[in-house]
Amino acid sequence: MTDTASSNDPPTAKPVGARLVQVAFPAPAPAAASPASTTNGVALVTLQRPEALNALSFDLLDDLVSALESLDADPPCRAVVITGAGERAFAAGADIRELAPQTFASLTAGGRFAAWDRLAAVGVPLIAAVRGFALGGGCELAMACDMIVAAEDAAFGQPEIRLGVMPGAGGTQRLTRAIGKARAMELILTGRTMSAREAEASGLVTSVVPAAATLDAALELAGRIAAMPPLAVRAAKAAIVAADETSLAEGLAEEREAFFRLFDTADQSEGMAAFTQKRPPVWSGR
Ligand code: CO8
Repeated sequence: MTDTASSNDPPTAKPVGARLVQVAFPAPAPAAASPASTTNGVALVTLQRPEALNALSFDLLDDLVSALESLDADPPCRAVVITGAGERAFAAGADIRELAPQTFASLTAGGRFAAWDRLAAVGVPLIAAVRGFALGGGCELAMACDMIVAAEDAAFGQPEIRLGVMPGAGGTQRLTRAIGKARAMELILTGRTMSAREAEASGLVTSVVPAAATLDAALELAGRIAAMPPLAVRAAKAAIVAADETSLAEGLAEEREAFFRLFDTADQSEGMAAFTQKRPPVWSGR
């Protein structure tokens, strides 16, 4: 169900007819792009269920992760923006109609949550461009990305408690790490929604922008990352992710190892030579 345009195609050549997830690579240029901004190396992935506020059915999630894995394996792709179709929601959660009949046995045997583990293994930087609702699994998807660019009208929350359950795709872990135990506890135990400004103040999001500028701002940020040396970008992403998953001592050791390894790359030689020669670097990704 995923619709992926080749990296060699012009932006306008993306086939129509995509269903649950739509992929444009390269992404369209930001509408109000500054002369210096570029979407070279940037892909745009759009969740395509606006009639259900982009609720994350299991099939949609599979499509999304398959698309991201394909982009991750495509060296010209240096950064990915994920957004929701329409203006009302990034994603209003898992598909409640699909979850309603589930049981412990069906969820355990179904294996459908493996998609979340595959998502966490994606090495290319992911930026969520969030307009409107990012609730439940939608908030968890945004938090599984590396950065969140939020619209002023964005609303984040983990309302699962109101459905008789709790977050099940990382919410208790990633929200707590992002905003701290006291705030995460209140949000998750009451199911309250927080505004973009509150999310910004509590450290959940990278930036808050006027609603109409959200996608452009995310694409512009992705473009700036895509212009950096890709091996170093991936290594830095992995090290930052490890900060949440290891002790400080282990994280510092991993960081040092990754830092040393980058000194075996052409991009390190090029970056430092360009600095001393006072010219812009040309990255080869080697
Ligand atoms: N699942 C299925 N359909 C949904 C969902 C959803 N999560 N959210 C909205 N929709 C549908 C509505 O049913 C409605 O469809 P229809 O027109 O056919 O009736 C359409 O989208 C529009 O929604 P509303 O009419 O409700 O729009 P409102 O503006 O009145 O309300 C809200 C917007 C407040 C966002 C409201 O839709 C809402 O409360 N949605 C549910 C939010 C929620 O509880 N999310 C958590 C779900 S549970 C979860 O995410 C667990 C994650 C576990 C791991 C993830 C596995 C994939």
